[in-house]
Amino acid sequence: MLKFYYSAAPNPTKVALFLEESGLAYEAIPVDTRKGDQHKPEYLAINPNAKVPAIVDGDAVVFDSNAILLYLAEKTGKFLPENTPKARGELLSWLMFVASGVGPYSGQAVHFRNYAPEKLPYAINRYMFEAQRHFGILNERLAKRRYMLGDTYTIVDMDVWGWARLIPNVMGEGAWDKFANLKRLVDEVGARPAAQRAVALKDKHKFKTEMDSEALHAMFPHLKEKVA
Ligand SMILES: N[C@@H](CCC(=O)N[C@@H](CS)C(=O)NCC(=O)O)C(=O)O
Repeated sequence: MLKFYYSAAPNPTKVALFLEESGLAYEAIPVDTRKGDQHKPEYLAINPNAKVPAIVDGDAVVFDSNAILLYLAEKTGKFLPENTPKARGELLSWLMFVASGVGPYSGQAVHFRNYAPEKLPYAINRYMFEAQRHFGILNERLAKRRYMLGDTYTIVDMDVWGWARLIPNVMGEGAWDKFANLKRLVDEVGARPAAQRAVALKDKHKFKTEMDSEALHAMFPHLKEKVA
């Protein structure tokens, strides 16, 4: 059975959504990143980047949420746009946009606001600005379309939902006022039974919740090692 290595964080939750939507049988295996499970040799053999999510599907080992979404969509033939070069080009553009822009900038915005030992106004402003700019582009795209690629619910919407549902955590309460179209999509996707099961998945395992010194050092190894 497909093994899904996950935590409750946004990138694994998008993959959980696909798994729940598609009905694929899977075994959810917790990787408690606050305890340092991501650095264990047995997990590094699956994802050398020491992050979640990852999957093992027979002899296929796939890590990185966007790669997993694409792999699973192509494997099942589900949640993809029509099979034309034009539609596939758009699919790849938006998947990569979320992978290289929305995710990293949102993650860094949260990091510098909540976890950096020093509150650096320049870094906070830079990442909040970029997160806001990226979400603004998604919001604009959704002004004229029901879903990111048009009339069909695809892996791009799952990808967007994974991060956009956390907009208040990234940019503070009240941030939704700027992204009404995106909020519509997040609410629609979030109301799907599969999304509710994806969000509830974490309750099947006990994950550490404290962000104590063990958690900080597991997730931010640069705290211990100066390279600059
Ligand atoms: N590009 C990767 C990023 C994965 C990632 O940053 N995962 C976070 C959770 S959302 C994680 O594993 N954090 C724990 C850590 O950095 O130690 C993806 O999309 O899967």
